[in-house]
Amino acid sequence: MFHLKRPRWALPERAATPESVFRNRRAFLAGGAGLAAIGTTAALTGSLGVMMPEAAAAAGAPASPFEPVPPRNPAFANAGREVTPEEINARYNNFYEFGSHKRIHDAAEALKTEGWTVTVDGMVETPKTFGTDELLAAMPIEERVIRHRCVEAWSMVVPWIGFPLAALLKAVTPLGSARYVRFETFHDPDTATGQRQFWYPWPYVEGLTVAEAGNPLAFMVMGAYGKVLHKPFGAPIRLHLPWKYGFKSIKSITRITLTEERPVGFWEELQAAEYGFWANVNPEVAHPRWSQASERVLGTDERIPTQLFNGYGPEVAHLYDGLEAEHGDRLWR
Ligand SMILES: Nc1nc2c(c(=O)[nH]1)N[C@H]1C(S)=C(S)[C@@H](COP(=O)(O)O)O[C@H]1N2
Ligand SMILES: [Mo]
Repeated sequence: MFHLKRPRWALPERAATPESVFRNRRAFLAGGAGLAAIGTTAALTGSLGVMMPEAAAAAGAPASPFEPVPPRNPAFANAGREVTPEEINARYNNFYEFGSHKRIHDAAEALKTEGWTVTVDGMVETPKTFGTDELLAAMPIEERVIRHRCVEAWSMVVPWIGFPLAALLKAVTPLGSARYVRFETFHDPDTATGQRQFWYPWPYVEGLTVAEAGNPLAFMVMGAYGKVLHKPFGAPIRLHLPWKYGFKSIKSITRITLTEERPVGFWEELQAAEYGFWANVNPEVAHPRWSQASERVLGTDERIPTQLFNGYGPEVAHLYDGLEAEHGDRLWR
C-alpha cells in the first residue's frame, strides 16, 4: 500500500463506497474470467498487444486495452468526494460538435474513431503523427480520480485513464522558442451535426502556455471508468485540466501544435469577455453573468463551495506567480 499524505485541498472522505464497489466488481470480473494472471503481465509490459489476449475474446469479454485497469496514480487516488456515477455524466455532456445542449450522447455515437491519429507538430524537433494504439503502447498509462469544474458551475469526479501531456510533448522535443501549445478537435460536419451551425468558429480550439502544458496535472485522457473513452466524453483522446474551467479540456483532439503565438480558443473567439485564455477556477471572480462561488455536484442535490484552482493550487499555483499583475481578472476567466 502507498501511504498517502492528505493533500491540503482534500475534502472529508465521506464516501469511498461507490468507488470500492466499482473496484471490487472489476476484480471479480477479471478473476472470474480467469484472466488475472494475463492481466498482470499486460500491466507490466504496458503493451496493447499483450493486453488484448485471445483468451479474452474466447471468454466472450470485449477486448479492452484497460483490462485490467492501469495502475492508479497514488497522488490522485481520491478526489475527496464521491466518483460521479458513470450513467449520470454519460448523459450530461458539453460537446457542441453534436449540439448546443447536454443530451448529445446519441448524436455523438456518429463519431468515427477508427484509424484516428493525433499529429504533434509546429515548433518541435521531430513532428510526428501518432495512432491511438501507438500512444497506448508508448505512453505511461495510469488512472487518476479527478475533479472537473465546468464554467457553468456544475462539477463531477471521474476516474480518467490516460497519460501526462508532458510525456507526449517530450516524444517530439519542443524547441526552446515555443511558447504555447494549441489543440484542435476534428472537423467533420457530415457526422458532427453541430458543426453545420456556421456561426460557431469550428473547429474547436484550445491553448495552454508551454509551462502549463508541462505541468503533471495536464492529462491526455483515453479512458474513463475502467474502459476505453466513450464517444460523448470526447473519444478517442481528449485533454483534462482539472484546475481550469471545463471548456479548456478539449475533446476528440486531432492536432497539437507548438507555437509562438497565443492560440485563441473556440469560446474566447465567441465571447472573449466571458471565456478567456487562462480560465483558472476562482470562486472569488464571478462570471459576468453568474457567481462562481459554489458549484452543483452532478448526480446529487448538493451545492458545495468552489475552491481556488478547483483545489489543485498546491500543484499549479506557482505557474501564475507574478502573472496577476499583468493579467488581473483575466487569469480567472
Ligand atoms: N471539442 C469540444 N471539447 C469540449 C467541449 C466541446 O463542446 N467541444 N466542451 C467543453 C466543456 S464546456 C466541458 S464542461 C467539458 C465537458 O466534458 P464531459 O462532457 O466529458 O463532462 O468538455 C469540454 N471540451
Ligand atoms: Mo464546461
